[in-house]
Amino acid sequence: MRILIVEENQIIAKILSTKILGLVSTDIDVAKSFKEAKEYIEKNSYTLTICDLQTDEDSEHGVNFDLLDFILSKNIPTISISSHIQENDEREIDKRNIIDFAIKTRSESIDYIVQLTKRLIKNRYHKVLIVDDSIIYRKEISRVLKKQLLDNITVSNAKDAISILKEHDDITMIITDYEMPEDSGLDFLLAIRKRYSKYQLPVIGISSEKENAILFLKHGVNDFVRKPFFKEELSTRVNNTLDSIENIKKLNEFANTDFLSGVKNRKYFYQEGQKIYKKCQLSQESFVIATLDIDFFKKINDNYGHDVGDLVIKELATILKNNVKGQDIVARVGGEEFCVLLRDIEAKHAFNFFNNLREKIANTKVKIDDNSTISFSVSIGLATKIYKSFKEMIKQSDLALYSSKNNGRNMVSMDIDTKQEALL
Ligand code: GH3
Ligand code: MG
Ligand code: MG
Ligand code: MG
Repeated sequence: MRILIVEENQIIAKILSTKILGLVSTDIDVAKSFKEAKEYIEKNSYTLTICDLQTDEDSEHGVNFDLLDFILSKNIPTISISSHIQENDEREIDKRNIIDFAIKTRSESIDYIVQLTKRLIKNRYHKVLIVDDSIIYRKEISRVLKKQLLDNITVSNAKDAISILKEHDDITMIITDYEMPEDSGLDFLLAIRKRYSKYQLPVIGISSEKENAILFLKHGVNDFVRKPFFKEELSTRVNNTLDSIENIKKLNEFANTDFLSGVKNRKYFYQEGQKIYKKCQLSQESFVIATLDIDFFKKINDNYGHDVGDLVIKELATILKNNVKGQDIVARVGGEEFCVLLRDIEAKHAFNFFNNLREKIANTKVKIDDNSTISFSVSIGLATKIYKSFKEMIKQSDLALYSSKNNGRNMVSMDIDTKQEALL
């Protein structure tokens, strides 16, 4: 990803690029003139340009549309900025297909551009489903979204929308009309909300009727836009909804994550574990819980200090995370104790998996400074049967862990006495 800022004023260019880099990881080039901008555009491909309209002030009225038109002719999404604007220039800007325009001398505008840039970059990973029986509105909404770099699919009725949703699991937002010949937008919304919460799949309702707005809002839309709408109102509401969904996701992530190691925390492990337990009990899918505890961890702290102890905890978390699959869970459940839940695995395979992991951990060298490394080992206990409750499974894996500790550490023990059998 690469952004081009075309701006003569180096202070403004610097402020913009520093603020953007504080929010998104991207490459940024700064061109000081039309000539430089052209060179950059010929050399690189850009996701976005932020283009000052007054670069090369010798043009007619101070605003240089040649540069803007050149950038747009290359199909690069563009935000225009300017220090001032005359009325006739404003009309000229309106004619062009830019994402947005802002006066750069206002500090709030700079912040707006930076936030918009962040939003646009993220929008490229969203896909919106537009449902409206009016072809004119479908096209209009689609155009507005495309300008915000949002990929979208349009359909004319709720039935088609439901089948599109089934086919495309990458749809992250819905915009739906209310009045449609067959199922109404409200029927469609109710069907959606049976499966997805407001935060799993945001929906924006649109309608020309105020009463429909109330019904939509009462039954779970994230926002509402009244027809006919200003393009900017729609794009801003869409962007704001995506912002708030992402913030809630971040908060949830944060609440479920152990801050030192970056893996899931104890609370999450118990909550998710219960759910998986219930699901697997019904479907007879086998799953395994492992409890892992670092051996003689007190000694590591005593000999090398608490910071090195923390480093070892982080290293162990990384190894565990890198060795499990998408559906599995790794959580730090205590100081130097972790739980791992593996889905869809038989006892014998689980034993072999954890025994290999144990060996890998014992062979890992943790770098503690420029010249030295240390090693550590873990003891592991497995619960491989579905017991009467999830808590009981944890208790059984804990008992197996004690057995590993008592039998010499750096080993894997199972809840059932089939260790020898499993090894065969
Ligand atoms: P064993 O092989 O029997 O497990 O021996 P151990 O030394 O690991 O024993 P124990 O489980 O009693 O010790 C755990 C130690 O972990 C005690 C505590 O000071 C330390 N600890 C707990 N949380 C943290 C942490 O977040 N960072 C560091 N560095 N140490 C921690
Ligand atoms: Mg309609
Ligand atoms: Mg320990
Ligand atoms: Mg312990």
